[in-house]
Amino acid sequence: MDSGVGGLTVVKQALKQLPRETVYFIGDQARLPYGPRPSAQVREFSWQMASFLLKKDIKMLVIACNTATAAALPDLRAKLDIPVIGVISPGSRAALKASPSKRIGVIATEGTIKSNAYRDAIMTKDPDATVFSEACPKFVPLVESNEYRSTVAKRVVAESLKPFKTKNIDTLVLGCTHYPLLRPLIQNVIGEEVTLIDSGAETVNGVSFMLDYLDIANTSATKKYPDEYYTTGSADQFATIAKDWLDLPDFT
Ligand code: DGN
Repeated sequence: MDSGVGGLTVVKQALKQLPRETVYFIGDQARLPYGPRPSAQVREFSWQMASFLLKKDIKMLVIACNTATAAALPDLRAKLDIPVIGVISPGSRAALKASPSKRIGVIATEGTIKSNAYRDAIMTKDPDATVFSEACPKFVPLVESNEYRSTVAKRVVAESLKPFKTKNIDTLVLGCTHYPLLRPLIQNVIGEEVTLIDSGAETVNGVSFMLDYLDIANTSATKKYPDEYYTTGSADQFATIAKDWLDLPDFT
């Protein structure tokens, strides 16, 4: 689940790494963005999205949204009797692994940055790390409006990443699942020497591990059921981006 198409960056990895598992995805595009919303409201919306997916008889829930992970992970874990996986812990672990200098940048929505969830997760794992956080509230609307390759996007990314110029980071966490769609622009501005961490991709490694650990992976040769995608917003808008990003020309 995600607030919109950003969660598809996690789905893309899941389709690649776990081709036998069925994906049920919902994006809450009608109420996007979650980033500026109070965390109690994000918690309530996350519960509603999770309740929809539970009707599909899912065996594991992935909160493919950093904002919802920061606001609702403990709540959903307490309420559900299936494993619930968020994106922040895997992203933090991967950032520490990738960063020799331990000078780590984090870009995310206002909600995620305000929650300090990344700073806390990184510093709990390594108290010697230094974390520089920046909210990039203009990124999600660019992705949702399918402008993630535009010149406007280029300009916005350059402007938003300026604060990192003097920070001497060697690693930057894409702490919002929408941001990997802007990855080429982000890499171009921040420089090739900075490693970008896609928290969604890291999360799928965790999902894979959990499926094995709990012995609930699908062991048959193919998927048991076809994948299903839902949005609370416009199906056409969703399908345009899903087709492009997931590289599924027949996506309907
Ligand atoms: N994709 C969501 C995240 O990872 O935080 C947030 C998008 C939004 O609603 N602003």
